[in-house]
Amino acid sequence: SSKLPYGVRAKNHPNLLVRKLFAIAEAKQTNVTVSADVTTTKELLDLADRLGPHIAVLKTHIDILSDLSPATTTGLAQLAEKHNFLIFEDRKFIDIGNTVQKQYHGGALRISEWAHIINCSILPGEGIVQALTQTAASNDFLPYAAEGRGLLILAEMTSKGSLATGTYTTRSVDYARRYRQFVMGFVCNRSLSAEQSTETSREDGEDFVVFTTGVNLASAGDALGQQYQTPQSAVARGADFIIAGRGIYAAPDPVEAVRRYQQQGWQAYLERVA
Ligand code: UP6
Repeated sequence: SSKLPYGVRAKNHPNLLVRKLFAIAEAKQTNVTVSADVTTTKELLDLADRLGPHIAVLKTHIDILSDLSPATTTGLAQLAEKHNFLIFEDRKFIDIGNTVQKQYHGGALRISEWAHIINCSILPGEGIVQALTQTAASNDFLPYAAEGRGLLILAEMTSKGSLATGTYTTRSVDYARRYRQFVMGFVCNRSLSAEQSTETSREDGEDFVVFTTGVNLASAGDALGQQYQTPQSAVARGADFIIAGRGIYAAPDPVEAVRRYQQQGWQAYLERVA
């Protein structure tokens, strides 16, 4: 796990979006990503507005909204400006390169227009990372690239019996190293920077961002295989950003809850960099 403060990483990072992300974390003193898994636009925008001051990133599953319209994503974009947070669409792209390019840029969801961060599985192989990187480097992507866009590789999962282990995880690191123009880091449960395969070895100066899901202060898991850990343990294992969904939005008072995750996540970060 990185022992460097966010502010230092913000200064040195080659990726514009990562610089913004670390600068937000430092300015707002938060490493919380809220997973806003609600199903109406009103609930989503309400949460974004109330939790906005306490989060670095808001994670969406845009396809679970029952009333998705352009007002949903323009509303989100306005709140991201107002409260200075980034938007992460947790679409988990997982298909051949030609298909994911169309799913990401254009299409029904127009994800590239409003989501700063996206993620993909590497189950299809290297081509998915190559394809998304190519799209992000294309001419008609320039306005979004200028704002900052980045890809996280889903290198591990939190669900019981996850098959995203071993070679799958090692290859995730290989592909991240090969496509550093667009890959900003991983969704995973620990720091992966020591991970090495025979194909690719660690590159000097690399600084991948670690997002860890499955963070909850009140529960050990759910009835469908989700497994939780605390902010403290996630950050100690290498999380730069902790992702919490139900622990925050389903709490009796989501604002009180997000403040607790913010406080504990930040405390754990301070201990790590001390
Ligand atoms: N998520 C996981 N585990 C993973 C990858 N992604 O839980 O390995 C996502 C889920 C959900 C959020 O899709 O949006 O993180 C977790 O929500 P929760 O905190 O309510 O369990």
